[in-house]
Amino acid sequence: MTKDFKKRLNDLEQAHDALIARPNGAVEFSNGIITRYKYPVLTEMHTPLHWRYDFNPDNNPFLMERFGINAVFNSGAMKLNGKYILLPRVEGADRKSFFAVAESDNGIDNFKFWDKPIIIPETGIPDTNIYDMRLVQHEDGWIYGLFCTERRDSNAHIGDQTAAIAQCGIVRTKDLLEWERLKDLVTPSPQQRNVVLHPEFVNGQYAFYTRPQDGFIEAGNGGGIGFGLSKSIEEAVIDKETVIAQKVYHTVYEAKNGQGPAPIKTSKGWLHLAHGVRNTAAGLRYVLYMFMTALDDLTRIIHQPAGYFIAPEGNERVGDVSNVVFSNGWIADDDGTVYIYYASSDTRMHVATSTIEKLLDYVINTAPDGFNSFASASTVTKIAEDNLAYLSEQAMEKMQPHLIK
Ligand code: M1P
Repeated sequence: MTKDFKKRLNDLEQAHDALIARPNGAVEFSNGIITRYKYPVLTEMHTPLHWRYDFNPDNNPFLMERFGINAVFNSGAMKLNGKYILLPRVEGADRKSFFAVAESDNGIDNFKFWDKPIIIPETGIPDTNIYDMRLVQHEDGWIYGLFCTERRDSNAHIGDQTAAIAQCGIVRTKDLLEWERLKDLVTPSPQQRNVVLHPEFVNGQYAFYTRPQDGFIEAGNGGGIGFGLSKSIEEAVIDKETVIAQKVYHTVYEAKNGQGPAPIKTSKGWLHLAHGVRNTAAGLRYVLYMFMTALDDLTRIIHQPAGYFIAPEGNERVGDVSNVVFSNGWIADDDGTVYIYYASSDTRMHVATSTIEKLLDYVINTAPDGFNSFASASTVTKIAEDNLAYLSEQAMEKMQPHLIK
């Protein structure tokens, strides 16, 4: 080992250790609904050095990267054995994604990858690319991972090397170490992405949130968040997809939308996090929004605040696919804290925190979309008028407390 090699290895290790150990801090200003954090929780630089470099000086005298990692994003999440677990989409410089587990003691910082990435077993039709796993601890006792499996469209012309078919792959595990691959989900839709397993049985069946779509990118006549049931998980088949959350003209989900992580059960209903997409002159813009479905009917939306819940801010706006926030993982802790893990611009992972109590207040008490400017202006006017009346009442009370009481 040369002196240069030794020094370079030492520098790399020190920088990596410092990155993993760096404390994260809450951003001071907040809208009262969520708290953002200063640093991303996972980036490509968090991936272990021993994945990227060959440490043997005989094989790699210049200590070059032998496997480049492009991005770490769109992470499944869960709490397991007291650890906050992220299972992100790790994308190599070769554009292929794979999954890996990172854990932290507090959910906010010091996320460290496990020693090796996950090898997902293949079905009879090998996946070209796999991504965006939703982790669900199901009441049947298994932890399921539903992810997008993408393969080239075999009907596409030889000159078209971009046409793809997206479908939902399913794996299960008890420990995030051993993974059993089940058959891909079958639905009536030619393309599926953003499929999520509901954590409880519904009428004794496995319940899925789906996203039927006509094309690989365009939702076309499909789109919306669908819902369907399957008797089996080993050979999951949904015969009937019911769209529960449609695309709507001139909203943040006018082009397409998709369920984020599995919903969180509360005493008032199921809290859902979803992404909505609209088209702009600068390309697609992805934001996150929330809604609530009824405890006795998962297909009935009972509350949905207007507009977005989280939109890309500052540095989050720039990356491989700019102007995107996307979430497929959140953790509701026993003390009511909710850790919302979201990726920015298909590049890195962030956390935002809230509580069940705050999210319920947000979802229930924020006005729904009125679908036109008149309605929006009326909503603001009502808030302003109520406040002005309240403030003048307060002022009166201060000036003439004896009259008020
Ligand atoms: O590039 C933004 C996102 O695009 C896709 O999401 P959707 O299916 O809703 O369009 C996914 O490929 C996702 O991974 C990606 O972040």
